[in-house]
Amino acid sequence: MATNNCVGSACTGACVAPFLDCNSDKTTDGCETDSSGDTSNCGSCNNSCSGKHLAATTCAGSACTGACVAPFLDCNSDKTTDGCEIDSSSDSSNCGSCSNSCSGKHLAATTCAGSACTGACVAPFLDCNSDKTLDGCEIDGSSDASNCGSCSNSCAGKHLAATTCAGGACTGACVAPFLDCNMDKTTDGCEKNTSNDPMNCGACGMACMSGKCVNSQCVNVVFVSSVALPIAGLSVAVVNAECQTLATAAGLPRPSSYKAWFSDNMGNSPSIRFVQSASPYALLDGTVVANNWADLIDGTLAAPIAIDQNATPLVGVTVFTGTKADGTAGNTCIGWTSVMIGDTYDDGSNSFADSKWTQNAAVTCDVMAARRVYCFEQ
Ligand SMILES: [Ca+2]
Ligand SMILES: [Ca+2]
Ligand SMILES: [Ca+2]
Ligand SMILES: [Ca+2]
Repeated sequence: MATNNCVGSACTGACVAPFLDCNSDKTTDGCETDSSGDTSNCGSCNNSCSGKHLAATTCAGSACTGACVAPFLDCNSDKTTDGCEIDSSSDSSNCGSCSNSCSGKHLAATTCAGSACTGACVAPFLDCNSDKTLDGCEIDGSSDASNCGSCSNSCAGKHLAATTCAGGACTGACVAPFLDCNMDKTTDGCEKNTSNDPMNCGACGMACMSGKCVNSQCVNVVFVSSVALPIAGLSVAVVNAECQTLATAAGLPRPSSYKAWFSDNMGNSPSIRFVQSASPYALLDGTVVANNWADLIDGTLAAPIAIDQNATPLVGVTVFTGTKADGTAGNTCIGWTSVMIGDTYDDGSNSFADSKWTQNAAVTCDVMAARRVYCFEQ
């Protein structure tokens, strides 16, 4: 005590801080309590520090203090009354830290578990930013075209006219020539290019026997042989077989259907031997030569036949034909039997798209040399 006083038969006087007279007895023990560090009289008499979820019940500097035991937190800044009163592992208003409130947006229940906001979204809503604290399940997966049915499942760029999500699935019209052939616009949109897909040519499931689809139509493949034929024993059968051998070696579909644009003097001309197709005739690079049979034999091709069976460009070569532009027989060295001066055969040049493609020159039969051949899928 500052001074020892006796007033009215009682010991009195002011205590020296931080000491306090908590038993109201200044006679026996004066100011007996050190309120700076007494957890039962911390800062004032009978001010007892709560030890709730504290590593140790502590009074220091006349205030209740001390470290909380995780995951508990002192969120009301009051360690006297209730210590570390918040279980931050499961308190959805103080989840992981004080005042960290879990959003309950589109969640079955606002849930804090393991100090993190969690819980199941209510369908069709999705938590696409992995943040259930800020905005819960913020995405409506039934109609969000960027998160359609699932997060990051974007309907954009899959050959649809509009990025439309309805009922959790990408929907909408395909942009031609693309079609949705697997009835799944969510995973892959309109996944088939029907302009050039030989399995879906012009329509889903429309398979081209030729294995070639051009401008949404199955086409008959045409090529010029990569090699020159020997001249001995020429006949329609021999030249056809050569086309088929080349088509087989090149791995073309249906190689046995190939026939040579070749005639003899026995009536075996393309005009008789060929299937007169309503479909286009095209090169292996997709170049259309003729839109159909009638277009093929009208005297002019849409493009020269300047691609071989391996899809390799080949230009400026001379081709055995013995055939006129209308597909009928021309000069054939008497069915490829004559080697006489004065007899002739017709050859073409694959430099040309006019009638010279098949009938460029009449060549005398004594100078027959190895030549290429045009091959047509039937
Ligand atoms: Ca006392
Ligand atoms: Ca507290
Ligand atoms: Ca979220
Ligand atoms: Ca699809």
